[in-house]
Amino acid sequence: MTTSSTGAPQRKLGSLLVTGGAGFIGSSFIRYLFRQPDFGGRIVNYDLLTYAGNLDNVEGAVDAARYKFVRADICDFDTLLKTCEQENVDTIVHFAAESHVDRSILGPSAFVQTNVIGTFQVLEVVRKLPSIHLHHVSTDEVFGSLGPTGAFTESSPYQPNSPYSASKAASDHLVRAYAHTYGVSTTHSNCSNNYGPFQFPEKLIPLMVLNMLEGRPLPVYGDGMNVRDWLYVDDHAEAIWLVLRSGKTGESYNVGGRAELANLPLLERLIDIVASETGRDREDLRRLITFVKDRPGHDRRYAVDSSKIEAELGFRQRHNVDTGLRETVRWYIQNNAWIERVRSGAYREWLDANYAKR
Ligand code: NAD
Ligand code: TDX
Repeated sequence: MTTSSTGAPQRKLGSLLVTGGAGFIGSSFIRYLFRQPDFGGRIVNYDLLTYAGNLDNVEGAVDAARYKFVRADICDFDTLLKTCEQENVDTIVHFAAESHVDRSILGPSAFVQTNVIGTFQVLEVVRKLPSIHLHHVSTDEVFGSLGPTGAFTESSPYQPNSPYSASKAASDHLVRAYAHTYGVSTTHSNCSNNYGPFQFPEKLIPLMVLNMLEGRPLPVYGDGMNVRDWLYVDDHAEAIWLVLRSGKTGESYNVGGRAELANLPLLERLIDIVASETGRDREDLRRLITFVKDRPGHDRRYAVDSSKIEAELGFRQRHNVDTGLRETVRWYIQNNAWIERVRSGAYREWLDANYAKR
C-alpha cells in the first residue's frame, strides 16, 4: 500500500489479472479501468470463454500495449500460476463464475466446479504467490431472501437458497478462510443485480427487451412480485475499483443500487421505454406478458445496504434506474450484431422446455 494525495492508503495496481474479463461485469470493469486516467497498469484478461464470455465485449476499449488475453480455465492451477508468474501479477480481480440461477437449478455441477473449485484454485495460486492481492466478486444472493423490509449488511447471515448462491457462498467462505488461516491478502464484495449493455440475454432485462423487439412472450415467473435491487454495471465496476485501491484488507463490502423494483413494475417500465424508443404500441407489448411456472426456490426479495462502502470509500451510484434502463434498452436496439453472435437457439429451447406456460 502507498498513500494517496488525500491520505487514504492505496494499493499498488501495476499488473492485474482479471478472471472472467470477457463476461458482462468483468468486461465492464476492464473498459472502466482503461477509461481511468489514474490507472497506468496492465491487465491480463483470463477467461475460458464459456457461452457467457465474448471478446467483443472489450473490443476497441483496451490499450493493446497494456493488455493481454489468455484463454484458460480458473480450475487449471498450473496455467493460472504460470500466467501470474510470467506477467508479474500483483492483483487478481476474480469475476469468473457460472452466473445464471436458472442454469444452476437444471445443472448444478458446473457451478460447483467453476465457482467453488475454481475459486479454490485461485486461492491456492495466491497462497503460493502471497504478494498478490485478491479481490473476490460475489453476490447479495448468498444472504438468502428478505421479507418486505430490511436490507442485507456485511454481517447478515449466509442463507443461500439456490445451487448458484450456495456455490458463491462456498467461494466467499473459502476466501475468508484463506485470509484468516494463511494470511492471504483479500477483499471481497457482495453486489446486487447488475444491468446494462453486454449482458447475456438469459438474464431478466436483456431477455425481456429482446423478446419485446421480436414480439415474443415475456415470461414472468410466479406472480411477478419478486423484488431485486438494480445497479448499473459501470457503477459496480467503480465500486470494485474503489475497494481495490483503498478497501481494507480482509474486509467485505456490500454494493447495492438503492433501486428496489418488483419484476412486474420493472417490466412495465421496460415496456414504456421500448414503446417510446421504437414507436411500438404499448398495449401490444403488454399483451406479450406471459405468467409462467415459478422458478423453484425463487428468492422473494433482495435489498442491499451499501452504507459501509459509501461511508468508508465514498461510493455513490452515478446512474439512476430511469436513465440506466433507457441507455440499456437503446444499446440492445442498436447492437444487433452483438446479439446475434452471443445468442444460440439452444437457450430458447431450454427455456420453453423448462418453464411451461401456467
Ligand atoms: P457472466 O456469466 O456474464 O460472465 C462470466 C465470465 O466468466 C464469462 O466470460 C465466462 O467465459 C467466464 N468463465 C466461466 N467459467 C470460467 C472458468 N472456469 N474459467 C475462466 N473463465 C470462466 O457473469 P457476470 O454477470 O459478469 O458475473 C461476474 C461475477 O459477478 C460472477 O462472479 C457473479 O457471481 C458476480 N455477480 C453478478 C451479478 C449480476 O447481476 N450479474 C451480481 C452480483 C455479483
Ligand atoms: O425470464 C425470466 N423471468 C423472470 O420472471 C427471468 C430470466 C427472470 N425472471 C425473474 C427471476 C428474478 O426474480 O426476474 C428476476 C431476475 O432474474 P435474473 O435476471 O435471472 O437474476 P437473479 O436470479 O436475480 O440473479 C442475478 O442477480 C444476482 C444474477 O443472475 C446473478 O448472477 C447475480 O449474482
